[in-house]
Order: sequence, then structure tokens, then C-alpha cells
Amino acid sequence: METVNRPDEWKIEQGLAGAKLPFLDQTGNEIIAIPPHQWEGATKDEAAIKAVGDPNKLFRRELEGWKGYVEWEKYPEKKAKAHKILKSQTFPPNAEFQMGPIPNTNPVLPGTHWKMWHHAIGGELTDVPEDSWKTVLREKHPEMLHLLQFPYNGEPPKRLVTSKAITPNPLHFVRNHGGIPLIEKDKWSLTLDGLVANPKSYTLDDLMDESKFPRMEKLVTIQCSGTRRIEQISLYPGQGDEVPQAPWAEGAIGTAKYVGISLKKVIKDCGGLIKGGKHLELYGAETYFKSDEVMNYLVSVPWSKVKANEVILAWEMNGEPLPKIHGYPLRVVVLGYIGARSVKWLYRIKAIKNPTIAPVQSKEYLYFNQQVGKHNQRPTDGIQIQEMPVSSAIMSPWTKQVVIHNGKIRCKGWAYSGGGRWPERVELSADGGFSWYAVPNENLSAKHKWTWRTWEFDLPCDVEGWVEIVCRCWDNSLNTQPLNIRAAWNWGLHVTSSAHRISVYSVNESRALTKQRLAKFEETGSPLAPLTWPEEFPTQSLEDYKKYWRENEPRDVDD
Ligand SMILES: Nc1nc2c(c(=O)[nH]1)N[C@H]1C(S)=C(S)[C@@H](COP(=O)(O)O)O[C@H]1N2
Ligand SMILES: [Mo]
Repeated sequence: METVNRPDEWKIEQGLAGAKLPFLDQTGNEIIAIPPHQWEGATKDEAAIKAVGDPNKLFRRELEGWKGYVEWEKYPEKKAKAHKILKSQTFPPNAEFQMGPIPNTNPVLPGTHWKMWHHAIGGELTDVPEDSWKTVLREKHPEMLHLLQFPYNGEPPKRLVTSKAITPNPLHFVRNHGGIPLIEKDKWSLTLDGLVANPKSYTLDDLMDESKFPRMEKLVTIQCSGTRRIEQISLYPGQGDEVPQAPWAEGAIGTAKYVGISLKKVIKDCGGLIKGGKHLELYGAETYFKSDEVMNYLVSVPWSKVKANEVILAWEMNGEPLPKIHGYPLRVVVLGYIGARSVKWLYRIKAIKNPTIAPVQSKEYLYFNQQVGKHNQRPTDGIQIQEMPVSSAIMSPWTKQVVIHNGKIRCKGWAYSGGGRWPERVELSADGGFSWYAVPNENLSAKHKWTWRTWEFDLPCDVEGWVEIVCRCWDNSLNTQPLNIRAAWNWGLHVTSSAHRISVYSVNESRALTKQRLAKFEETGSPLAPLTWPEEFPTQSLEDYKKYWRENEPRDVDD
């Protein structure tokens, strides 16, 4: 059929393809439509790249036995060379995963950009994307949901998130900003320098020496500040970098028993902090890319947190050596802080005066006011996220699911609060958040200072048809969750801590008519699922229909 409209016009008008919409500039007398930028294909200045030098020499493995580790922070000239290479070419645009449909693939997003950046630098980084994926396949559960293939970001499917109060290692979510360095334990060492009295290096055996460093064993929940981000995205898209803003669901949280030592003791062993040292800069061995710059993974934690023995250097996770994907041989575990501070593949700790200016600390993991966005954001407008607020999520049933029940809907989920607070009460509502039932204490997993609590509850629900089930938690300080997503929506799409809402279609078999109807579906062998398929049998006999009208007043009325 002939039409002048583009075939996707209706979708665009309805906001189902927002990335294609022109901006409207209404600042002048006439309204000007600014079309979205069209990518013109890659450019590459081969000569400029060649002039930088041989990547196999420039970007060598820093140390024997540390596969995938290139040191950047010690060598500004090397950073400049890598920058030159990245600046001398262009890469395809970031994958669009907020304004359009999410692909039906697992991995959901391939991470094309990041693979290309690694290959563009070459040298030791060449094999990193491939090696990283091999480690995923070796160490993670076959049912993981791979959000991003590289850098690897993956979470367990909902049915497995809370199947145990302690998360088995293969099911623990993984959040990476780069490759997975493959480090040999006997070749590994940790440097402690900067504003400490006596800078030192330690092997793993040194740190495991119990006469010097008392063991710590802690049950800890690590939560990424991006957990449940998909709810914010679905409401309003925000910043859309595929690594910083990976589209997490409710599974970017996990609980494990870590064994290690307190960082405080190691700093004391170095003679303590000197000359105004107040923060500890933590170095992870992989390579991170930001704005055509390369760097190692750096964040910092304040001394006050370390001093409280709340920063652990851990080598064991649930009774096993740390899996490679979780930071082998040594990682940081910061109790009650966002996951981002718990640095994996730790190789250096530097005492400094102020929080690090490295971008993961200073430009990412920022919590902005709603009015801040692409058009006006400055890093200093964001709050650097440290302790996570109280939050919870329903893992079963799932949104849009039909539940056939006898007046109670069986629900399961988790609840967590950061900063050493813990879930004291979990509440559910089957009416969108007007009336709340408390989950009885015996249906919650044990209380611990630094962990989540998993829960199960038979939620009373007499109502049929679409209902909105909502979950919220009260922590021990009586903090609770905002009731809607909008209240806490932010440009970086972090900390989705609003009460978790799911839409469920309730079929209450304790009601006589429903019970009869379900029997009829059974009897006639016609499918009840999917819900939207029309019934294949008459839902009322003609006799019953006529009888009704004989016994009741007609539809119309005489005046
Ligand atoms: N070296 C390094 N450490 C890191 C990261 C990283 O990308 N590199 N990601 C951080 C983030 S954002 C989170 S949420 C946690 C996730 O820990 P996990 O992968 O062991 O679950 O690791 C943190 N530590
Ligand atoms: Mo994170």
C-alpha cells in the first residue's frame, strides 16, 4: 500500500522508539527540529597510530604471572600513548538499550565497544575479551543471565537469586569494568604506599600470617548500586553508557562468607598514616576505559571506615579460594558500602589526602537530583554513593504473571540495608501499597549486621484480575523505601530503592465461579494460558443467559 509516512511513524509518535525522535528547539521564533545524530562510519588515522609504536612492546604484561595486567597509573607517558591511539580513530556508537526494545539474546549486550577498545590498544589487552568470557563459562552457573558479555556483567535468574540465604559462588552476580586478570597466587603481591610511615609489600603468605594479622570471617551482602536499574530505565531513560549503566534487574546482589584480614591492621603494620592521610586509594589490576583514556580500576574509601575494621582484604569466599571472576587472589570487601568500593584483583593501596579523583569515584556512582542530566550535569552536583539505603525486591511471582491461588499469593524475595543496618521488618501489599501485611519473623532468614534477609510470605489476596503487589522493608533505624520510582529517579539510574511493585493477574480459586470456570477449561482441554487468548467455549449457556433476563430487570428502564 502507498503511504507517505515512514513505517515506524506510529511507534515513534507513541514513544516506543524515543531514540529516533528529533529534539524540538523552541527558543527562537520558529520551532526547529534537531534530528538525532547519524553515525557516519569509522575513521582511522593509520599513520598516527603506527607512529605511536609497537603495542606488543608498549603495552606489555607488567609482571610475570599476571595475565591481562597492564600497569597504567605508574606510567603517564604510556597512558598518553594509549590515548593517542584511541583519539586517532572513531568507534561505533554505544548500543541503545534504553529507548528501544532490549534484544532477545543472552548475553543481552555484546559489549562491542569495549572489545574494540581492547583490540585497538592491542599488546597484552588483545586476548582479554576472549579470556574473560572463557572464565565466565568456567566459573559461573550455566543459568546466569549475561547482561553484558564484555566487560562481563551477569546476574542469576530470579528463581535462583534467593533460593539460598547464602549465595553459592557460581550464582553470585558479577560486575566488571574490564577484563578478568588471571593472576598466579605465588607471583602476586600487594604494595602499600603513599602517606604511610613505612611503605611495604606483602605476599599472600605474609597477609595470611596469623601471628601478625588476626583472621576475620564475615557474612556479607554485596550490592551494586545499579541493582533494579531496569525499573528506572523503563520509567524514564537516563545516562546510557553500557558499563556504568548496565541494565540490572533484582539480581545484582549476593551474600557470601568472606575470610581475610582487616585493612586497618595492615596500615598499622606500615606504621600508620602520616601527613594528613585520610583516604585509601584501592587499585584493581584490569584496564578501564573512560573518554578515550585508559587506567586501572581505582576507587577510594575513607580512613574512618577502615579504622572501624569495616574494610576487609579477603582471599576466601564461601570456603573456597576467591574465584578468578571475583578477584583472585585478593579483593577488598567494604562492609555496607556499594559494591564498587570492594575492589577485585587488588594490587596496590595508596594512602592519600582526599577521595581519589579517578573517574569511577569522581564521575560515576554519583547520585544526582532529578533535574540534573546530559544538558547540565557536573560531577560535583552528584553525591558520591557509599552506604546503600534500605531496599527490597520480590523474586516470585514475576510482573505480568498469572497466579492461580486459594486466596493467598505465595511471594518470595530479599530485603537489605547498607551501612550496618539490617532489615527489621518486611511488608507486602496486594492493593498497590494501601494496606500492608508484615512478613512474620519466622519467614525471614537470620538477622546479621552486614547481610540481606531472604523471605517468603503467603500474601492474602481476595481480589481477582490485575493487582499490584508491593514490597517494602523497614530497617533497624526505621528507615523505609520511597513508594514510587519517580521519587528517587536519577540521571545515573543508581540506587533504585523504591518499594518494589509488580503487576500480577490474580485468579482466586476459593471463589465458586472461578473454581467452576477452571474446571471447565480442564474439562474441555482448552488452554488457560496465555491470558489474552479468547476462551474457546461459551462462558454461559444460552438458557442461562435467557433465564437471567427473565428474572432480572431489563437493561433499559421506562421513565
Ligand atoms: N577491580 C575491580 N573491582 C571491582 C569492580 C571492577 O570492575 N573491577 N567492580 C565493582 C563493582 S561496581 C561491584 S558491584 C562489585 C561486584 O563484585 P562481584 O563481581 O564480586 O559480585 O565489584 C567491584 N569491584
Ligand atoms: Mo557496582
